[in-house]
Amino acid sequence: MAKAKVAAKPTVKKYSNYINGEWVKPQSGEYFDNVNPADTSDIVGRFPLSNADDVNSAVEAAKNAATRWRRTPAPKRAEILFNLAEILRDNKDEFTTQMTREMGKVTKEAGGDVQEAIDCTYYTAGEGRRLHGFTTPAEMPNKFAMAVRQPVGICGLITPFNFPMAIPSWKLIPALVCGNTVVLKSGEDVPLSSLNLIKACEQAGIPKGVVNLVNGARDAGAALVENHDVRLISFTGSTTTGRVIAERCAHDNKIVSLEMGGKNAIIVMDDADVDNAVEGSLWGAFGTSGQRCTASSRLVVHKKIYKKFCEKLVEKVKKLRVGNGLDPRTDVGPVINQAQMEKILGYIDIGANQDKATLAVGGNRLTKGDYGKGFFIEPTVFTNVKPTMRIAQEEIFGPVTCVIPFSTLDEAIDIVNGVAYGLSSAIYTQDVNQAFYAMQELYTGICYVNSATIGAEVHLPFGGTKGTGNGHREAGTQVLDIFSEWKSLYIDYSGKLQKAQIDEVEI
Ligand code: UN1
Repeated sequence: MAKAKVAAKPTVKKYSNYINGEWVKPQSGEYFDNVNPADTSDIVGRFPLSNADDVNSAVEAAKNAATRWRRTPAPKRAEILFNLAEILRDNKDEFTTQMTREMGKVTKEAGGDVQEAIDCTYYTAGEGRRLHGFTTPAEMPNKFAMAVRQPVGICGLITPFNFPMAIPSWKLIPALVCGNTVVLKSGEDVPLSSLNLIKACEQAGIPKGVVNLVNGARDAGAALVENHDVRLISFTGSTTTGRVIAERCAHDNKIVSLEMGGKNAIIVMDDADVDNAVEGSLWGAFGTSGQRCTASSRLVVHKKIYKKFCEKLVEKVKKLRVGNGLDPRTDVGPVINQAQMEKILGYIDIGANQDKATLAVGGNRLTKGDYGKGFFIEPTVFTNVKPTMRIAQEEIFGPVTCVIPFSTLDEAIDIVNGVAYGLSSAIYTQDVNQAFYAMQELYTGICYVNSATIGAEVHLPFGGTKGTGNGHREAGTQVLDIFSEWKSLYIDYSGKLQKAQIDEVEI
């Protein structure tokens, strides 16, 4: 009798943490599955579910490496980072495919993500030959005064799922060029992209202990925040988690940089090029399946063109092809996991049944055929949305946008500013006066004219006001203010005690 054929299960690769220059098994002994959100039967890899012991060993390694790295001249540190940029560039295609497999976004966007990491590395490594301080006159004769940047020490980096290589690079590269050592806790849905970045650091010649990677979930992140040797936490993620982190960091007086939620809006004026505005809105809202903190989740449209705009938008949204991001025909990939999918569907339900907005297109999970294997949601547009509705106030982080009508520019600006967040905003208009007025009045960290709320470039400061952040900016040269501290230096070459110094003490 012929034996029934049993398909051999592909073996799933087990990955390690990277601590003190070694790839090591977790002390916890536990692992989690990295699941492809487009096909949950596809396990991308098995990654350490690290505990506090794992995190503490990584911090110890970073501590031991700190003095040597701090004393390495910044241009030398930068040279190694330029090697890193080249390794990332050489492996871009492979990193891109792996990112789409673990995260879901279409390969074009995943390629953009890797490219952002490359750009960030080249740009920020250049700071190794600048890291400018300043000189300034001293109050006394024969005295010199200047201020220099010094590293802060050990930096804990906690990163999200939506930009699996770009966001870790925004934190890692400036931390290193400034002379800090680092422990990275990668987003638990996307550990492979962080691992690729760290492996590239190893290949580039970054000395052991300078960069450490612990994979894991909430417990690992918490252990990093609680560790007293960690001097700085840089976090990108939800506003709720960010607040908890900031509170815990306060006990240790840790420096904390937070990059959190958004509820970004595009204003479309009645003089705008409507087709251009529709196209921008489409990608701003549905690119990365709406899972960007810069996503255009509110479209604030002038009443005179509201109907036309909505019709054109809905028509375009109907044509978007949802599917596996590895398929080049796909426009919109899956959302990241079951919990996020349920949260997004919950908001769609709120929009339709509680807020009672008009569900113009979309609104459902896709389950037919291959869709059933993943977390696919139809691109969704709500119209006739009032600015106070929950779907117009709360961050949904999925392929859902709402169209809000307005009559005057001041009213539109109030709508845009009338949320708890302040990351990104945009205005479509042909009128230079309106554009400049909006740029002045929109209280966000980033503002675009005639393009959507997404697409920030790495050499400009990135971050937001209000609930989006805590005043810091990543990217640009401004990020150096997170990862370095100022030291003021006074050099008296008069050879005597100058009286004013004593007067100052006496006062
Ligand atoms: C984010 O969503 O957390 O500006 C970052 C953009 C991207 C970065 C987004 N360059 O949309």
